[in-house]
Amino acid sequence: MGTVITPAHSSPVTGSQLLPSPTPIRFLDERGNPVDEHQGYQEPDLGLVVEAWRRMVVGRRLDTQCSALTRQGRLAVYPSSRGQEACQVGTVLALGPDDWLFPTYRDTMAILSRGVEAHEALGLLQGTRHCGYDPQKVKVAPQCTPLATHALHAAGLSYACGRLGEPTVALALVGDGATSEGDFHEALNFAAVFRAPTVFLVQNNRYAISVPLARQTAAPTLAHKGIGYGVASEQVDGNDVLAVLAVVQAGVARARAGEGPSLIEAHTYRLEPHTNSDDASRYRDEAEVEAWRQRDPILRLEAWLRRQGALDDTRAKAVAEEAEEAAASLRAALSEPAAPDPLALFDHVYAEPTAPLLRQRAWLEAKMASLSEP
Ligand SMILES: Cc1ncc(C[n+]2csc(CCOP(=O)(O)OP(=O)(O)O)c2C)c(N)n1
Ligand SMILES: [Mg+2]
Repeated sequence: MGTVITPAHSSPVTGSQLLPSPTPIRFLDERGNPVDEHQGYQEPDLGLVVEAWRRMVVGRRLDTQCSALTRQGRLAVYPSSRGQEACQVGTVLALGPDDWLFPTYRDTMAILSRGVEAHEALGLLQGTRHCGYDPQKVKVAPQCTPLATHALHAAGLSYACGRLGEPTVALALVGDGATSEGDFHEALNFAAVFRAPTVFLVQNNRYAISVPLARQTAAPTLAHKGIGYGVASEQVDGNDVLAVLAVVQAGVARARAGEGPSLIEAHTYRLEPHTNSDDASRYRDEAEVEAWRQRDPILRLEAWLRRQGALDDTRAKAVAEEAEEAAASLRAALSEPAAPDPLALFDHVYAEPTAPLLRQRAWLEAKMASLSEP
């Protein structure tokens, strides 16, 4: 058997062209020193990197605020993405305004970075809305909790846009655990066969709740899962925002040029427990967490930006103040008790509500009216 794969409507692609780089792409080491490990990827524009840093600093402050709001009962649950800021922000900055983001429960920072208002983004985690923002308006699909189901939605949407002649790319964020789900594999296969302009970005944060990576896969890397489907794959240091930007930009450009989907594995780490209701000390050592704190995506970026002359104390102080203001407005937005309309339960279940659903809605409406009678 040779390594030449000839998918329909394509020029021959060799298996080795689809394989990820042997080591993760990175521009910066853990101390923010430049390294020559980027395999020909273009260093992103400095202005874009500074903007990424600003969003990462504000994003981290909001993440800390969200965790605090769970302890005050203002949020029902919060899956922190502390430590994953380079993945969340770098991904969003690589997308165009008409591209679509398909996030999971973990990706609130990515949604906020896309410009969704905090009180709208948090409706799901407050437990008051199915989705607190208008997905069509912001081109962000509802945060998805069933693992990997949204990978298929991303492939389907981008394929449909292609058929309509729109140059839209869809990017699905998935976790390392989600790569074991059938839906993930079906999405890769569909996107490859139909050349759907999709980018699948796996945030490999080493755990699926308590299940470590070693119990999740026997593959050399998660990026290797692309080759069997004919999907171009890459691995990247997910704590180096320069690398995330460069590699995701390349994947998006590829998809937009009609060259097919990509699978990108971003190596990162979840510094906090799975959610506020998890006790991570039951399955991982503090020494491991400490080792990853040393690889913090924000600290290494700041070290590099200061050496570039692109960041000084005055600018750092201004962004720290901006982050405090953003946290204060988030607290204010969530300080009012939410009063969701019980009838909203029936909205958005089907595009056209079914007869049983309408009957149930009418029953609830009558019940509510009878309860409110004096
Ligand atoms: C189809 C499905 N099965 C099981 C679950 C329960 N569950 C919620 S989060 C999670 C772990 C997912 O881990 P990973 O994909 O690595 O994402 P992370 O939480 O680390 O971001 C599981 C198993 C689910 N949400 N959906
Ligand atoms: Mg994970």
